[in-house]
Amino acid sequence: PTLTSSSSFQALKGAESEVSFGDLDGKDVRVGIIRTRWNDEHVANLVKGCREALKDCNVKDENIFETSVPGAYELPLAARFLALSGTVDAIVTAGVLIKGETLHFEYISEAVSSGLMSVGLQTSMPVVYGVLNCLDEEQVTKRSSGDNNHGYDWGKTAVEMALLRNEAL
Ligand code: DLZ
Repeated sequence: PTLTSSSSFQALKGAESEVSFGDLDGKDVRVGIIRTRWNDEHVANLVKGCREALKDCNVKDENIFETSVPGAYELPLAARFLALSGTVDAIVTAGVLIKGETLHFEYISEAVSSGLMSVGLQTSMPVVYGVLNCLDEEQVTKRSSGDNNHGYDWGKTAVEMALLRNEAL
C-alpha cells in the first residue's frame, strides 16, 4: 500500500511533523486489553487509565475487547492467541510484578518482557508492554494513579501503533 505523507509512519521516518498524542484518531481502531488478576486493584487502575486514553483517541467502546489471565507470566501466550485471532489492531497488556524475597521476580520479569516482544515481532501485531516491575506497592501506586497513571500512556501507544500497523501492512 502507498504511505501518505501525513501518516504516522512518515513521521516516524523523520518527516517534519512529530507524532502528537492529541492527533491520534482511533475511530476505526480495535484494541484488545489483556490484564492480570494478580495485583488486581493496581491493575484495575492501570486499565482505567488505558481506557481513558482510548476514549480520548476516539476509540469506540464496542472496539475495546478486555480479558484477563491469572498472572504476568501468562500474558505472552494470551497475547499471541489474541494476535493470531485477527480481531484487534493492537494489544495492551496490563500487569504488575512486585519483587518478593526470592528470584521469582527476576525470572518472570525477563520472560514476560522478552515474550511480549517476540509475540509482537512474530505476529506483526503491536503488543504494548504494560507491565510495571516494582520493588514495593508504593512504587506501583505512584505509577498507576493520578497524573502518573502509566496505563494512560499505554492506551495512547496502542492507538499510535495500531495506526502505524494499518498503514504499513
Ligand atoms: C506466582 C506469582 C508471584 C509470586 N508474583 C506475581 C506478581 O507479582 N505479579 C503477577 O502478575 N504474577 C505473579 N505470580 C503469578 C505468575 O505470573 C503466574 O501466574 C504463575 O507463576 C503461574 O504461571
